[in-house]
Amino acid sequence: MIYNREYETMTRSDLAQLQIERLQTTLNRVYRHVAFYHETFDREGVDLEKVRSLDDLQRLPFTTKEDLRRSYPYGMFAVPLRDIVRLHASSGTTGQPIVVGYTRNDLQHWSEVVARTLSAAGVTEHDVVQIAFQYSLFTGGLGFHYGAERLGAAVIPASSHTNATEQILIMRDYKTSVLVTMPSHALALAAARAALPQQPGDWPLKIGIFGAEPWSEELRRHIEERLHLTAYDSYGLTEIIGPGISGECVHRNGLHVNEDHFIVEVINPLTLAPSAAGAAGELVFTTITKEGFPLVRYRTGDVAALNPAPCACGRTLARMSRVARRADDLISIRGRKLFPTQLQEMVRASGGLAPQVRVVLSRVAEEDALDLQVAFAEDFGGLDEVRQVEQIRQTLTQRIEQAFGLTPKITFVEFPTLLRNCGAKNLRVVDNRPA
Ligand code: DLL
Repeated sequence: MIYNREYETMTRSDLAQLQIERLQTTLNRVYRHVAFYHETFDREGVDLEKVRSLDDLQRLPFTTKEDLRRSYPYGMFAVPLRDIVRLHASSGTTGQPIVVGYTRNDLQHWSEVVARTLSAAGVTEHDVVQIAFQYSLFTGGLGFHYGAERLGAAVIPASSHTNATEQILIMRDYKTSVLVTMPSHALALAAARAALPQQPGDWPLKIGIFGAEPWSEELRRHIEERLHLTAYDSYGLTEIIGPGISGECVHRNGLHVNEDHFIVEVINPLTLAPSAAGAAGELVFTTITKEGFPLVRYRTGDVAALNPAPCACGRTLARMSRVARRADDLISIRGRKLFPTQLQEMVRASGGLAPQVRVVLSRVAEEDALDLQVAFAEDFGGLDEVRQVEQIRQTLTQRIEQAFGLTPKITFVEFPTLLRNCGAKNLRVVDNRPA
């Protein structure tokens, strides 16, 4: 189902025309209203009159996460605070938060793009949509909530605070047909379903919309088998809008980018030059309809490739490949490079552990030390078995040693404490090493 046929199926040349018009308006607005862009454009000698085609975009400077951090909290807003009706923030897995603001129009556009991604996965007004993302400064909960309402579906704002077994019982009893959450959370819900004393006979769930963290095709299959649904990938980031930037259609062959709202580029993160057509590189977005928090050429740190070919679903919007991981979250411990998400994957694979992980790096006697704080899954039954607990510790330690040549310290903490300390992403990296 195509939510907005006019925009989602327009010819590429009409789309390019629309994009350049919206881009010019955005550039003029940010130059006038955001000191950062005024100064940067002046310093770099940008002549806005000369931005006449989409190729000219490549001559504009990038915006980085550091630029946004320096503008904390409201420095990048393009409208006065009285015109802002919602604030969200992204804390990421590391570093200082970034605060974003939405005007009333921004919220309208946001609901629309989320409604499009839901609709692309086959969700309709007849569905019962259970949202198990955090409802907080994180954009996942409220972003999907208003998108699903816009579509006319019945929304269950279960949030991530309802425990796994209760979520499953709600699904069974309220006849939830669509589950929206993070893939790691879906996995925890699948485990809770399997642990029910009696398996639900009548299981109405059919669609899962998952995102906010990297996941694999293997994890997709695993979740589909265990939750009896078809799983779709959904991508977004707070700085650009939240969820709704792109999502898979029923062909599940790339995520359609809502290009009438966001211009997407792919660059080589080292040379900053555009990647060859179809090659993977860092995604860069320019917002072209945002009023409150518009961004020009924002470097996401996310790696993907773009395919502008029309899709069998009828949409002409380009598709991005799934984001396997971020380019900039790489951590170096005693010279070994690893992504925190790799540690999280190993914790997930251990069985018996909750998907939340807190990674604490410190320096002990001149040496980097890696401490992995984990908790037992809510449904783990072996807590009284010292041997079983030790087994989990050993297996996880060995896996990490084999993969990275590092021996971690594994600390078991209480589940609620870990949940509180991990944020919406179920992953927190705390680097206490002296610079
Ligand atoms: O995660 C927005 C969102 C909410 C997207 C719900 C999808 C569903 P942030 O908290 O700002 O916003 O985190 C954005 O998460 O730059 C990626 O690194 C990662 N990410 C988001 N979606 C995906 C995905 C939301 N489908 C950061 N696959 C992004 C891989 C993803 N990584």
